[in-house]
Amino acid sequence: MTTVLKLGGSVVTEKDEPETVDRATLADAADAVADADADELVVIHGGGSFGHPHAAAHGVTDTNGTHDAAGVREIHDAMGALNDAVVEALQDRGVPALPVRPLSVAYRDSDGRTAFPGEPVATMLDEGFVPVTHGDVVVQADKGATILSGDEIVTLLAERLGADRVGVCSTVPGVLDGGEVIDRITDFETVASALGESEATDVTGGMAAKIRALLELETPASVFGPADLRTFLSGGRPGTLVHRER
Ligand code: IP8
Repeated sequence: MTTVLKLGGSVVTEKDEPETVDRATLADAADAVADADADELVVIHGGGSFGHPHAAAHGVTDTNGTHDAAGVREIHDAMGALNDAVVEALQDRGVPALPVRPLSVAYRDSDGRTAFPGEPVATMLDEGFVPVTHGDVVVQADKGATILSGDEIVTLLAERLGADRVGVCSTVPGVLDGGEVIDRITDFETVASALGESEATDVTGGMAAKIRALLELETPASVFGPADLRTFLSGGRPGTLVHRER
């Protein structure tokens, strides 16, 4: 049973405080992962107050590239610091977590198609490790380097690994419509008006982009809040279930 879990950047960081880990929430999430003892688990985290402000400062988005190597390094280093905090929190609790840094393995072609090799991650899983990867800046043909969001990595790795379960842990208890959690989303159009833009600096598009990407997956995906992480990891389907009817 392979599970792909995204911890949103706004879950593991103080989104409005530059480069600040939300220690309490990260500790709770790491406790939940350690207690779940999932058989094959991939963790992906977002950028929060680490990646996004640096990306915005350099004008880099998922479509706007840069050839400024110092800027690319700055974004990547910030994400490295956050990745280190997540891996450390997991290892401290006995989870065999290891970092996977997208800038070193992933790339995009000039049409924006992303290649994220699954073999290193699959081999880590076979060997009993828990790969922990993250949204990052990656090289793109004809554009220099652009932002690869953690959400896109969720879909790429879920497909590549044939994931059985996909979970996206965000700050909200699910996809909201007028304060109520939507139970199930089967197409984008019927929920488009409910999907607002993310308030803090988010160069990769917030909830709407997340849902669009998750609807492309074969595997149903659950979107839930930190309070439901344990429920998800123990096999439940909290929050909103996103799955296109085929
Ligand atoms: O927070 C973006 O990842 P996301 C990462 O999952 C960077 O969209 C570097 C901004």
